Amino acid sequence: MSVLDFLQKEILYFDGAMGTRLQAAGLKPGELPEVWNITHGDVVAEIHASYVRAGANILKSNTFGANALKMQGSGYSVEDVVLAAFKNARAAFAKAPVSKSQDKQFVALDLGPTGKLLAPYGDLQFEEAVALYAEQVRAGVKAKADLILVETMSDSYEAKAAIVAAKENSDLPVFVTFTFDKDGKLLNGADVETAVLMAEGLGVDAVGFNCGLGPDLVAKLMPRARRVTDLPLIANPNAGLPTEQNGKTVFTTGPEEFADYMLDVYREGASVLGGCCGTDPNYIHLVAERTKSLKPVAAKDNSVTAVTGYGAPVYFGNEPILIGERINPTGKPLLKEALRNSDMDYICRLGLEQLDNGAHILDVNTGLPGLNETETLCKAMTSLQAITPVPLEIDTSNYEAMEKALRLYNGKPLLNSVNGKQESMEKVFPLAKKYGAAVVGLCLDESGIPDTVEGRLAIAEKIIKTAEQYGIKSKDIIIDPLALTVSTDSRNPAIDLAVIKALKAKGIHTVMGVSNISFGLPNRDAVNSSFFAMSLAEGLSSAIMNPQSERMMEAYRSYCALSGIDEGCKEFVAHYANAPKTKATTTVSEYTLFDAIVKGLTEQSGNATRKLLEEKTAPLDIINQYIIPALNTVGEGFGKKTLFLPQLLMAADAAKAAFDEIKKQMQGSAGQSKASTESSGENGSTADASQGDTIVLAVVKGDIHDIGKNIVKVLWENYGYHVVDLGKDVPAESVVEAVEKHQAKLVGLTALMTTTVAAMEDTINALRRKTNTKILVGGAVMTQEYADTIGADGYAPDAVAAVDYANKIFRD
Ligand code: B1M
Repeated sequence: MSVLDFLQKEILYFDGAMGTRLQAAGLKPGELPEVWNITHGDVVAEIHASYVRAGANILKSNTFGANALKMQGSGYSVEDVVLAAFKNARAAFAKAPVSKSQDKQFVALDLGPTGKLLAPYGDLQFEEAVALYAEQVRAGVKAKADLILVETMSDSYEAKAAIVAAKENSDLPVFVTFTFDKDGKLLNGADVETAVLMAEGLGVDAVGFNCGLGPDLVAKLMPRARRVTDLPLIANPNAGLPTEQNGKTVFTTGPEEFADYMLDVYREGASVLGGCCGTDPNYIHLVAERTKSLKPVAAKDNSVTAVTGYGAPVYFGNEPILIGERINPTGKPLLKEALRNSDMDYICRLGLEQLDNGAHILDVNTGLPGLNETETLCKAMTSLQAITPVPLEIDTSNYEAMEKALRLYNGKPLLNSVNGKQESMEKVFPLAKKYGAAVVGLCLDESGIPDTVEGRLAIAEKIIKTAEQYGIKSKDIIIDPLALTVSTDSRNPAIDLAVIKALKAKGIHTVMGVSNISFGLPNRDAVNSSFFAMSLAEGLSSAIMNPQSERMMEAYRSYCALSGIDEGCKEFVAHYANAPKTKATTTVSEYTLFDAIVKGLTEQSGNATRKLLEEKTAPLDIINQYIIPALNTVGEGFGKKTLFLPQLLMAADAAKAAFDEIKKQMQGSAGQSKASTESSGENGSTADASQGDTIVLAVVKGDIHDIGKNIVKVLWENYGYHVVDLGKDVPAESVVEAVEKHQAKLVGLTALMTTTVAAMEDTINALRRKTNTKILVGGAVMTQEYADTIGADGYAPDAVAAVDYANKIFRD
């Protein structure tokens, strides 16, 4: 029998931790736990068996990190490790005296994170991640896995890669569990609902939580998952949050307390229970004991319609959704040119402006004769997803572009569109099903656009019914009644309004490109905004419109106030009391350097910096007045969790672009610098000691924040010093080695995190043992007091102070 036969009918039990138990059994730091499947198979099998005896009926294979990247250099192939892992797990079932029914013995192929960040934030391409997981899945199929568990996912995009690989390379059931922080966010900023919606869309069989949090926090987050899915829910929490006591990691929740909380987790809807780090068979045994007579809590009927980017979902049905229409080249010569030049910065600005003006979703259409639409659409989409977490509407009738964009999209996409033609439905629905998209259904078919309400409703019904045959729920079809211009037939608006009303009564969501209604008329904005208000009153769920049209936004905000959606007219008042009018529509703004960095616009950042330099703003003023304040703003947002790692990374890239411009200018300025010819590159050691005033510079071990270090480097170089830049995340030994090699009189060390100041101290101690060099420290977490405590010779709060210090050492 399959694991699916038991899901939702009875409670199933995962095992608990493997890693922490292998450590207890002697696994050394740095040793690969997966290799123990081969070298210590009996130990692994015995750990599995202890969980079977405790009541687990799904074992996680010991293959969490068994991907080609991590296995490299281990001497074993992915397949070797996976096959051995399954042998151990099966042996455990065979050797443990199982009192429970024998037909509930499953081994899940366990897939953990690759260990790399995916592009655009990291350097692992989505398809490379899919390929890594695919190799593991094929090995799992060979090992006769019963199901696949994608677990400990803190990046929803990586989870997508793993799920796609699982689906494409097996027909096994797929479970996925994410690791959220206490606020219910993943590292990439996705919230619980977003991750769950995406996973559900991709067709997983069960979804839930593992690692990170203890069972009490998982119980709190569980209702958020239940709100958006009726899939079976999984909970494999840690034994509380890990803390460090006397250099050892200790978990705060004991087995009794864990089992008590797991009852809450069960009540909130989880029907697959188990544990993660810090748990052992006692935990699983108590959980199984306390819940064995219970049946899964039935999921409520759940018909939430939502789409997501990588951040939070946008829900249909609560309030009208605005879909920005401006990324569409029809009639827009500047956008056409931008697409032809692959100017993604322009497209990002078009997107950001619409969001600033109130759009909830961005339509992305890049179809242009003579251009490779697959390439441009994917590029535009990934560029937009690098700077904004909001959902995008993939707008294309090119099926190849559609498939590739759906595949690369991070989140649950909105797809524009399918229509009632057989060919369209046959092509679009399999793609929408595979990638979990909500689809816009256009009321037209082989006979064209019906000119009656009944005709359009019949097509809507055909689309919804056919979608169901492909396994797509009606909640994921959003019908577009199609606005035809009133100037050719006065009945057109009334048809749309009646279709919207009828669909609303059936609980079906609608979308409409409102401005088509006014083709051929003067003062189109007036007609569009009136029609928009009329449509909203009939229940239109969403509109594809121009959020930079003041009239359209007035209609929207007035409607929200008048319909009670905007309770007490709070937002209306907040927006219009003393508000300047919305900007006019046709041009795309230029951003200031500060805004370009905060919004993560690399090209804009470079442009704005060049402009400031042309205006003779001093490079240091640019750094101090624009770059650092912008990074501080982003850092603050990150600290408060209003911004997430992707935005932090994009801001850092934008700051780098600004800084590169400054560097060019500084290095170009005649006579000032000998740096360009003498400096070694990052981690470089090409300089020779005869060059005199040599300084070794590094960001300490464990820290990758190098923007400040790079500023210090350029200034030092500008003052004629020869800088041996060792880069970031530099071990103490490498710093010592470089100082000895270059006989450097001064070393500069940077640290930006509270967690890496210890590495700063270690580096200083290592230098003191072997050299007589002077040591200057800096970075946001440093203070004079702390610098004194850890034995540095000097502290510089900024790059100018670093120059003063060097001058003192070398030139006084
Ligand atoms: Co991160 N990060 N970051 N980050 N990041 C901080 C530092 C943080 C304070 C943000 C926050 O939470 N509010 C926080 C640290 C919290 C703590 O202390 N515990 C943080 C975190 C948590 C993280 C990650 C762990 C996030 C994660 O992955 N979950 C991760 C850490 C990775 C790691 O290091 N192992 C991470 C990653 C990143 C990015 C890669 C996305 C990116 C760095 C890109 C890069 O550097 N190439 C980044 C960024 C950009 C920041 C913020 C926003 C900005 C840092 C910066 O460049 N400031 C930062 C928040 C903040 O500081 N407001 C933050 C501008 C820079 C010019 O200042 O380096 O201080 P600074 O340099 C100044 C002076 O200090 C001095 O001169 C410079 C110019 O005046 N100076 C010296 C510097 N070095 C000197 C050396 C000297 C003399 C003077 O002599 C040798």
